[in-house]
Amino acid sequence: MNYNVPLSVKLNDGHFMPTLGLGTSAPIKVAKSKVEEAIQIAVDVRYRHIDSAYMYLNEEEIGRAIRKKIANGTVRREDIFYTSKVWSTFSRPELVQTCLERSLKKLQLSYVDLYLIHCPMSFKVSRLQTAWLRPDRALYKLPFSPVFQPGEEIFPKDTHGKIIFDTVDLCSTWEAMEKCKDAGLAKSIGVSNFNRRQLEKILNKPGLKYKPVCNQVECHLYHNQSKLLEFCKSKDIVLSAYAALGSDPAKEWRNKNSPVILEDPVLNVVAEKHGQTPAQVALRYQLQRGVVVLAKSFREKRIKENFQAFDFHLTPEDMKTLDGLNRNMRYFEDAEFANHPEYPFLDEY
Ligand code: NAP
Ligand code: WDT
Repeated sequence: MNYNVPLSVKLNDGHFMPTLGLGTSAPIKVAKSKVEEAIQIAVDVRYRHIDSAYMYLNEEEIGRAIRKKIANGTVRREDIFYTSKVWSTFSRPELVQTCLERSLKKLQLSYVDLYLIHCPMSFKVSRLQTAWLRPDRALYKLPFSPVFQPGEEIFPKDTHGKIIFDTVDLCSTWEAMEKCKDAGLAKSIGVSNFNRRQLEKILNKPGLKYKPVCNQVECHLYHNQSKLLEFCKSKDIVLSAYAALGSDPAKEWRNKNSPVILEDPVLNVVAEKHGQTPAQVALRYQLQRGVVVLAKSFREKRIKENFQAFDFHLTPEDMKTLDGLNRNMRYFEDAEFANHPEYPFLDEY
């Protein structure tokens, strides 16, 4: 049996995506300079895939780190696979490219390798903010910001503190994504946090020009997404896994009282048997089942450790044992979102 996992996979649009990516979202209290350090270390360790988003508010630091590694000759731009995501306050088709252009400006890069719809749920910016986003409005040209930068509220709230939902047809957002690809600002386009119905809505869109190349979803030993994975494989869509290590309880959006994957006794037995760490086994599990996996760490030791998921293999019996840990438990789901018409997590998958 061949246990080798490739360092990258071919996407349905012909581009290649490295199978292990560095996650970059950290709790707000973490200094932004940490991500700049982490990326330089990761590139030295041979990571070539970096996952971020407009919403993570770290793209200036990431761009600096990437440009430093290019300037010192470690890599060329074309060796790096950089992912960004359009945030949910920019889901309206006329705002999608604005969000991408803002990311590129912060990054000081001319394109992203992958641009994702971050989330199928859209949120509404205030009327004033929307007006400011339009270049034909005088306000947009003001060199200073009287109150806040347009569209900078990640979760716009009403006077009762409730997130203001918007309803934007996902197909119209997708058409704007296709334009970003045609404009050369994104090499590939995809989605995140979509369920099967939402994916099918895009796939069945009349006049579809490009299929999503991937769906980035929560995926780990306690929620292994076997059905969504099978569906994605049948459509030649890559499933990429976030929170593959169980995420970070310090994160604002992560459930606080959920069990910790890396402490799972069964996982620890498998890890000990192979002389590997639980994190390496959790990552290797995804690689061997054909999932592209993200792992966030800002510590040199762990960044290196996680990349060594390429250096051993799990047996079919190990894989079966690990499959048995599934319990359909999400770290990322929020009661406040559950009333959104595009809330993705009510369907079975
Ligand atoms: P994760 O990668 O599952 O876990 C990160 C946590 O694990 C951090 O606390 C990290 O701490 C720790 N860790 C990393 N390597 C370790 C190791 N070898 N041993 C022990 N602990 C280790 O969680 P995540 O950051 O939530 O998800 C990964 C990435 O997916 C994100 O960074 C982001 O890029 C993306 N994401 C996307 C979405 C979406 O909606 N599309 C949602 C969530 C996440 P240290 O940093 O201190 O090492
Ligand atoms: C479920 C709940 C899915 C955190 C919230 C998506 C939160 C996106 C991260 C992220 C959400 C969200 N992250 O990287 O830590 O869109 O609010 O990418 S979210």
